[in-house]
Amino acid sequence: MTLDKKWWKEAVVYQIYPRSFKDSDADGVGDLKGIISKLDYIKSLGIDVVWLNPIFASPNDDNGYDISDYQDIMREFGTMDDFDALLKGMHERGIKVVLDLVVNHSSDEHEWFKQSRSSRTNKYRDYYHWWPSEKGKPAKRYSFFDVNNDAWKYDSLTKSYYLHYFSVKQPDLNWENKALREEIYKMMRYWFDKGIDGFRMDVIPFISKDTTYPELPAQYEGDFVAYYANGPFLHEYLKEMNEQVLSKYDVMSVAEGAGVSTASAMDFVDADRKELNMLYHFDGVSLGYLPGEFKTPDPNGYNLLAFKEIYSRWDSIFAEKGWGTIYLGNHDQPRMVTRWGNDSPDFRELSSKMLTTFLMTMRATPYYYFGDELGMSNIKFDNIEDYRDIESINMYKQTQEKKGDLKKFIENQKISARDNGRTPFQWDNSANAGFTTGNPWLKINPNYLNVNVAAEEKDPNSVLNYFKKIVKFRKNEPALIYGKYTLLDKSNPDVYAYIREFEGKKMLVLLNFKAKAASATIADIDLSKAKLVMNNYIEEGKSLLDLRPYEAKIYELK
Ligand code: ISL
Repeated sequence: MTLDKKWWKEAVVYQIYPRSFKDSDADGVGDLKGIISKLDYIKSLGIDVVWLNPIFASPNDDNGYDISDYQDIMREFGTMDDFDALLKGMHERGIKVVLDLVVNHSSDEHEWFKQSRSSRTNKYRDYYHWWPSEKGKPAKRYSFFDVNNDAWKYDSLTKSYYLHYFSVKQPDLNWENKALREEIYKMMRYWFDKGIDGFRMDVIPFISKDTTYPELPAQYEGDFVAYYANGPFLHEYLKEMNEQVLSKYDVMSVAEGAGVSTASAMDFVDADRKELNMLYHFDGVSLGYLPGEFKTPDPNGYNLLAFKEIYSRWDSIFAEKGWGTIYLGNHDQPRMVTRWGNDSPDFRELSSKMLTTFLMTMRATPYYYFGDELGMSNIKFDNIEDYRDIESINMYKQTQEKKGDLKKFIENQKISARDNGRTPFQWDNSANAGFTTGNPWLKINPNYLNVNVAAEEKDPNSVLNYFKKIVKFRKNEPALIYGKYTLLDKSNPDVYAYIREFEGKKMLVLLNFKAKAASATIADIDLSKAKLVMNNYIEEGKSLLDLRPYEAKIYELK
């Protein structure tokens, strides 16, 4: 195997949810000037790339994932001048900027949709998916963000239904129309010509649709997401996008791989196919929820054996070709430490560091979610009124309509709701955690008094300082980036152990995922000269293979 080195394989990506990072104008909403004021903090992390969630003009039905103008900035976030200053400030500090490309759908307030909806003969009609009502009701399509899960919305003006896989304010764009595709490529070139360094592509596997809109094939019953991700011309369009746009710039591309399995992942990221660079899967983050239920955590927690199997399998498919990604948190997920670690006072810091060790030692580009470097945890709202997320609000309504158990719904949301990961960033212990002098758009986690940047910068053993240390460590250690991954002690239910190996150098990673002491069993490997190079405990433990609760250790093996 020849090593195909690329900057985006060696990068650590830091994801910023702009709405919640830093507010500069006291409207309670984070903004671009806020990010600019914190560039030195971002630089201090040692990361290479910043991915910003959508910053484009939007009525914010789904916090910017409903775009009304792809070449304008959201009013609450600032102006194009602010964006240019932000890009310049990042580049001056050697940080690359990746934006969110949301082109499966637009906002219903986009000019294209306004035109499209106005008459059946409008020039933009075919920019979206319409079904004339004289043909009867179209075949069932499921919507993620509709109280009735119905992805078809009847529009009386032209007596037709339009398709929306997400909310009614997010009509799906019609990629089968070449004119639409050309507009999208032109818009992408606009941003690349400005100098951005890549796109994270929102639900990109969903873009191609069978426009005869047949009944959902039986094989996809119960898994409509996989159907959405298998449109007839998907890969033709990605190739076309690569040829017309991506190949012309030194940029990175990463697909949000909703509905993509290990069997089809290579179709997106095999370099020979000339489509995209990376993809992130959902197998990991779906673990530990009850199947067939809406984000309902298994009362027994998640199974570490299954966790290890998922990440090992995803590593193996990219062993020779392609490249993976790794993440445990993002804006669609609860906080990493609550979901995958332990947010109790005894273990919040240790388990945050342990999970960070996992993310920074796998063979894949880490996508690290802002706030996880502080060990921020779920806010766990008791009342639906505190939620801002369309998903939580809709699902609550749905539960209400179905006469379901609302108390249970709220309890489940404390673990799984997206707003847990969207609460404002915690800068210091002043009012509103230093995020805003106004009224924050979403409540701030009361633990900001202890969990904040100012306190953690001062503490050499903080989660923040551990993060900085391990990012630097990874970046200087090719074995952790390109090294072969070998799972050890596979059947150990508590410990995740593996070796990363590159050009004769071996790094052994030992992670205790449990709140109790645990031991690893490792045979046939000479550990006599092992040197401890990273540990989330201050004092070195008694023996190499015995791990304290949530202990994370990295050894260099000679
Ligand atoms: O978060 C989810 C459900 O809880 C996912 O199903 C999510 O909707 C799906 O992965 C698509 O996510 C992306 O597109 C959505 C947007 O709401 C998400 O924030 C975005 O990451 C629609 O644009």
